Amino acid sequence: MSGFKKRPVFLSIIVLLSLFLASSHPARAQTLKAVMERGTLNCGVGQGLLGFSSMDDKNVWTGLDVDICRAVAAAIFGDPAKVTFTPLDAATRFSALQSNKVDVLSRNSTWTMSRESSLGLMFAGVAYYDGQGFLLRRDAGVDTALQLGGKTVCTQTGTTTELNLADYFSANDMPLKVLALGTAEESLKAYDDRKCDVLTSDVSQLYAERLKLSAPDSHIILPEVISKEPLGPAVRQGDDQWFNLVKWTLYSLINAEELGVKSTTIDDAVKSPNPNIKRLVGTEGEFGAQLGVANDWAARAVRAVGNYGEIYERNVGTQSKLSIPRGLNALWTQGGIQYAPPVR
Ligand SMILES: N[C@@H](CCC(=O)N[C@@H](CS)C(=O)NCC(=O)O)C(=O)O
Repeated sequence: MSGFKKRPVFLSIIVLLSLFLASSHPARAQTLKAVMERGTLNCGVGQGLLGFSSMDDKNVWTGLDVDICRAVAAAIFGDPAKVTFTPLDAATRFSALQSNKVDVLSRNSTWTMSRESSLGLMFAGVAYYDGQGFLLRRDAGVDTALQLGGKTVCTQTGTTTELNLADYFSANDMPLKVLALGTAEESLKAYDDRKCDVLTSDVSQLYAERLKLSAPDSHIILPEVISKEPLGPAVRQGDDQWFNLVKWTLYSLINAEELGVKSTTIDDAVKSPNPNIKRLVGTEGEFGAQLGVANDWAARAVRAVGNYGEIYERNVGTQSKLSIPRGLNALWTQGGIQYAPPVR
């Protein structure tokens, strides 16, 4: 009898002890602390994908994925240069994050369920809504993906691309020959050498890869988009503070665009009486401090890399060689689906 009476007391002690341990050892604070002590953010990027992550002629990393990391560095240090970029291929990108080689993975990676449910990662948001498409020679005389049966298709191992390709061909009852390679460079070379008839990848990458071919205009991208590829920065699970910082940095860039706050107008924004802008730039509230950084964290990020629209246009939009229309990546107020929860 006495054993039964004691058990609830014993259980309560265990519960209280675990709560105490959880609050006194905040595993959640480890990444930000480590980054601050190290003085640089370790960011995993692609290996040379124009518009997203590539080195310019001065050996400086540029691109939309690169700018997300620069924004996080600016939010933490007030300095977008405090980032160390690690180029990663598709197959090793997630283990690099799992093993702490990088603090954040910002590398044209699709947010999928299994990457969260089985790899112990979490996507902090969507930096670019993409989808998978097909590129082939204009003179192949093909104008719909439904005519691709029997063709050899080049793709990259360890990607959603490889999986969607098999699904699409089997769903449409088309025979498929796949040539799966280790890097985007190898896939493009195989396509250029006519080892495959078709190159498949996220559509944004097809735009980028096409520019590397000797006569870009003789290759077309078919109209079908066969999958959803929401690309965004990923972090390890179990560090809520870090997850929140990466997530809200991305959201602050999107909110800045919605509020008309730009890199060139940030000094006016800091004087703005608009309460939405005040919360964003940190002249009202303690939002930055609650994330573990300075209250003007978002202003620092926008000053460094611009708002989401500026980042988009500079890297992949009208001011870039890719010239990809905003499409789904326009703000929700402008016909797209980019939508950030409020700073409130
Ligand atoms: N978004 C897809 C595909 C990502 C991916 O790695 N795509 C290849 C091309 S199909 C690529 O970008 N490679 C760039 C590189 O190897 O640096 C995913 O997350 O699995």
